[in-house]
Amino acid sequence: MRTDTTTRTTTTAIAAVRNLGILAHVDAGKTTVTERILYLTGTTHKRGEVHNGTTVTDFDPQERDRGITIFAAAVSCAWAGHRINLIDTPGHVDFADEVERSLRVLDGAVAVFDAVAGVEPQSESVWRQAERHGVPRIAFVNKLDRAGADLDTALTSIRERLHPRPLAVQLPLGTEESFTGVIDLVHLRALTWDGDGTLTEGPVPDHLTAETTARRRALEEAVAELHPEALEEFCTHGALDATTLTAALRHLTRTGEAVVVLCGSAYRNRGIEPLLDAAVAYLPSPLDAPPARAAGEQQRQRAADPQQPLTALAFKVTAAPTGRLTYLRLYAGTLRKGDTVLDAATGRTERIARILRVMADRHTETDHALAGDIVAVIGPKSARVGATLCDPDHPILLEAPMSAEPVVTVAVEARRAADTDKLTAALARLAEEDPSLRLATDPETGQRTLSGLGELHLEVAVEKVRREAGVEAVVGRPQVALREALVEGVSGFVYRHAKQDGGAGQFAHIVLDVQVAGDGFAFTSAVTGGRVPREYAQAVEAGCRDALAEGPLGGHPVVGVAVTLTDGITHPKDSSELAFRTAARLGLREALRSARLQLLEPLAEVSVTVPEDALGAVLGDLAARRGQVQGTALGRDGAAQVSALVPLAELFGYAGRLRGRTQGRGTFTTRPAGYTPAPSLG
Ligand SMILES: Nc1nc2c(ncn2[C@@H]2O[C@H](COP(=O)(O)OP(=O)(O)OP(=O)(O)O)[C@@H](O)[C@H]2O)c(=O)[nH]1
Ligand SMILES: [Mg+2]
Repeated sequence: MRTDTTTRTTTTAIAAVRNLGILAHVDAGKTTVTERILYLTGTTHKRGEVHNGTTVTDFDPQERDRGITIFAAAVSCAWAGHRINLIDTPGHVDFADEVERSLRVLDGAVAVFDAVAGVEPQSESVWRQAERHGVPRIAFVNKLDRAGADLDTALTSIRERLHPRPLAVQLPLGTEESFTGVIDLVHLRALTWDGDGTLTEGPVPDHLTAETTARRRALEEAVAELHPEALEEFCTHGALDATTLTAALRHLTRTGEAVVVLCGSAYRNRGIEPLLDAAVAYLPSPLDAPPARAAGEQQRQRAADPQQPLTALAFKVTAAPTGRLTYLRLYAGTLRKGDTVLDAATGRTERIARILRVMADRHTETDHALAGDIVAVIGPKSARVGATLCDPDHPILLEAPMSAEPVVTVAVEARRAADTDKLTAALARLAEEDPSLRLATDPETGQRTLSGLGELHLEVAVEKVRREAGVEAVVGRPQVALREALVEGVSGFVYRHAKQDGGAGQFAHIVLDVQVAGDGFAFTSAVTGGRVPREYAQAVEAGCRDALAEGPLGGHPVVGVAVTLTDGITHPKDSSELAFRTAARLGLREALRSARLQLLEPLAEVSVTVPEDALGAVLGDLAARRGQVQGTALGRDGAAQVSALVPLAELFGYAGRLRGRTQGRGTFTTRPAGYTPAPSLG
């Protein structure tokens, strides 16, 4: 009886959690939306601004100086009896890995759009990223106060670029400067905000009743078309009531069949309360989310049940003044203060000394946390980003979040030789927090190198080390990560590895077909009659991977290769897995030397927004950078927009150049656009 009540209470508690991300293109207003949410939920008592460097989630000194979000920040707040764990993510493409890790632990997201610009390239990227993770979204069209803002145009751009079914549940009251509120099409009421951002609810004004009725009707029809139960009610009663509409919209949001669209102006404090209501009403709770699955074993699942063994994923690690903070998403079980947990990948155990709920700039301690929640813990010393922490008696390993491959590398050395070790240690610690940063040593020059996702990413890392560890670094010219692609293969390539120097020898004889395929690596063994045992074939595959790490053109990774092992010979005494692996490594390396390969360089899709009078200069500059202009358009606010494909190597220093050419009025964003043949270097 008691257990029943406890179970019911915990289930209700989990159903009232929303793990929510705020996603968008750079500058759409994510941090401002987050700031207003924290204010309205009573988490903070003043509204911070990005341009003053006073927001809660952009707390890093570099975020404040640069006016952009760099690190995803997780904060908890309460709204209408629900706990909202909110992650404000960065919009700049160099920090896309932060978004990827956040998406991994979120159950729902609010995609923010600029009402003037509509769907911008990075919004599209993060939208697809969320889609890949199966994270349901609602949309918030922000900045309705700006000149040129228009909800209908934004809806069209969502329909054309993201989703065929955006369903607006609001109608703006007034436009641009005179945007004062919205009409709630679900509850048929007007919500207006005064200059302080105080909300007043009232009836729909007379002059808008006709339009409201028409838009409500259109919403009902669109919902009925997608939702069978709504359709039934619509056919029976000729209309849908607010309860049915809400339930159907919740369902359509969770299945991804439609996207609920709201609007407002975060900066002017308008539209945030209904956004919170919508997040609670339409986005899923951890109970609705799919169960956590073990890596590589889809059947092993753990549901959001506090009675199940503890299963948690560390999605963020930061070195705070209070010590090392590890952010966890709990998928199953109950985490208690003092618990010992297992880091499933390393086999180490860690003690959870304290459990914290991060409430903006302060923490509140709690003695336990339930499945479905997001909390920060103090105690774990070695668990890295992506680690699974679980019940030591019931180990499980979850899939670690994916990390993008670095595309830009710089050589770094300490300004003072005496600081060398300190610099290496500080950079290594950063790489632990951010797996998309890689620290290595150049085998030829012996120099330390740092690789990451872009120029800004590396600049931020070096600056962070300077500020936090007090080490000045000298940074070399950025280099892009090249690849070598196979364009013409070889068949029947024979390689024999035989070594006989007393004792046990090494013998392996292999025949390889090396063909062009896709953009990765594929291996098959077509050897029949057991001429090469399975373990040896696997060793050949491993040896091929070794060989592909360094291509013949310049030691870059080789891509687009399919290797088939067509035949082989073994020796009863001297053959071993090692011998076959070595044969494959040396053999494929030699085969590649006789094949034809092509050097590839990373390409970026660049969107530049400039005043019209600077367009000519910008186009000329893009051409000089080997850019291919894809299109130009005149924006609604008199600015010209150029989209172009430009080799990443040509974009170093572009920010400064663009500022110079446009007297600081031009902006640009980039996103990865794959690889393209590099000009031959002779
Ligand atoms: N006019 C207007 N400006 C806004 C609004 N919301 C945000 N801004 C401004 O837009 C700029 C960018 O806002 P942020 O909140 O930093 O945007 P963001 O999406 O967090 O940006 P990143 O984190 O760098 O990707 C700031 O100068 C804000 O003051 C709005 O509703 N109206
Ligand atoms: Mg931000």
